[in-house]
Amino acid sequence: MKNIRKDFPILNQKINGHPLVYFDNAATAQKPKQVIEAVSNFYKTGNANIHRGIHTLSEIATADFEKAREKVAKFIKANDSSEIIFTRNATESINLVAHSWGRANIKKGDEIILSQMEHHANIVPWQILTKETGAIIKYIPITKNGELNLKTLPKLLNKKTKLIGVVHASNVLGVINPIERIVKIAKRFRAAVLVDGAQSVPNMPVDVKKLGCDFFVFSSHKMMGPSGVGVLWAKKGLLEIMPPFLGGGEMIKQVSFDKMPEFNEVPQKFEAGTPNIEGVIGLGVAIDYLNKLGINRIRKYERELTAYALKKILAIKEIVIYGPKIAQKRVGVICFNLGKIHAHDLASLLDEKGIAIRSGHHCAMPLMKVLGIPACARISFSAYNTKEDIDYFVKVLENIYVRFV
Ligand code: C6P
Repeated sequence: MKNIRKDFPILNQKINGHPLVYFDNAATAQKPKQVIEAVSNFYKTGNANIHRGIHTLSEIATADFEKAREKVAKFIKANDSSEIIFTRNATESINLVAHSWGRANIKKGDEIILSQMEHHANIVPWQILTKETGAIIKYIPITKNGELNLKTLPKLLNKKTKLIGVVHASNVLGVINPIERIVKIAKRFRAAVLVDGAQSVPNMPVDVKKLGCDFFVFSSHKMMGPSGVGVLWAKKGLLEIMPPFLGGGEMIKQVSFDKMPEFNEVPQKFEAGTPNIEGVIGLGVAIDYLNKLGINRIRKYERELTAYALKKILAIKEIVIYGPKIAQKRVGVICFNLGKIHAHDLASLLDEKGIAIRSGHHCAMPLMKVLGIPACARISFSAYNTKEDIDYFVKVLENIYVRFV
């Protein structure tokens, strides 16, 4: 969407003498001026703490903060804004579930099912929990094509299965997983389902009710919002019976020296301390921006970019792409290796020409092991990227290949 590039001031600069091509959107997306201004205006004219003051600034800040919660709820089609918990990032949202729901529901001998394509954020909190409780983790394998091998799932489940934790769209394979199918299988065994939506919410329409999962997490910074804000959505009934994660101000109704405190209602029960107020307000503005573009239009545009890029990249000699080769099945994330060139060398050489990509294990070390590689390079798209960006990237990549062989 060439016409929106003017909204992103950061894109209008040269890196190493070349116009910036920003292909590291899966790590974090750039922010439109509307979001930048909302954060800056908050400090200039609106800064106050929320849910505490009786004065005008505090009341306005509280109203804007709660308006943003409603926008988030609508964006993922939640029933009610009280089902939206603000955290620091997707990682903290998963830790909240593992700590609160996990400690209350998982005991020795219980089983948790994750997949081989999970980000560390959806592995490590569960490993810590199983170490403490004596529960075990099983992993859904992936096929050669880089999709979940769902044929194995019914065999992995049994009466001891308490939770399936699965990524909606992989930050390495790009693949979009069939969550509704997974939920259907999980429910036969009364297992809860947590979905990591860090890479799906920015790029495709999400309807948590339709997905049927119990928990859904994502991060503001990947969807053009400020960093330092994450979201946990969970069904209200579940949140109401879950114990608090962090204790402190705001999450209580009544505190005394000698009795256990009386906790606040949800969502406040899970939001101890002063939150990232300007970040949450900025996220609300990012959602307005995404809504203005239209999330279905974003999905269609990014799918076109992905199809275009896959075709051009696959034509390069000695290129290996991970995940399905069909754009329909993926978000705009493409991981690759080129001959024997190390991914970090590729990233440095591309950076010399103004192209920002990510290289390494992408916080998915166990997946790298399954793929049999130490690392890979990754390009990832946002709505402001163009086919011209891809043409330039492919030209530079071909030149690198010629130089190295
Ligand atoms: N992936 C990437 O470059 P946080 O850091 O909490 O905002 O998001 C964690 C996270 C969870 N799940 C998935 C699928 C993710 O992709 C990420 C973040 C970035 O791939 C940074 S490692």
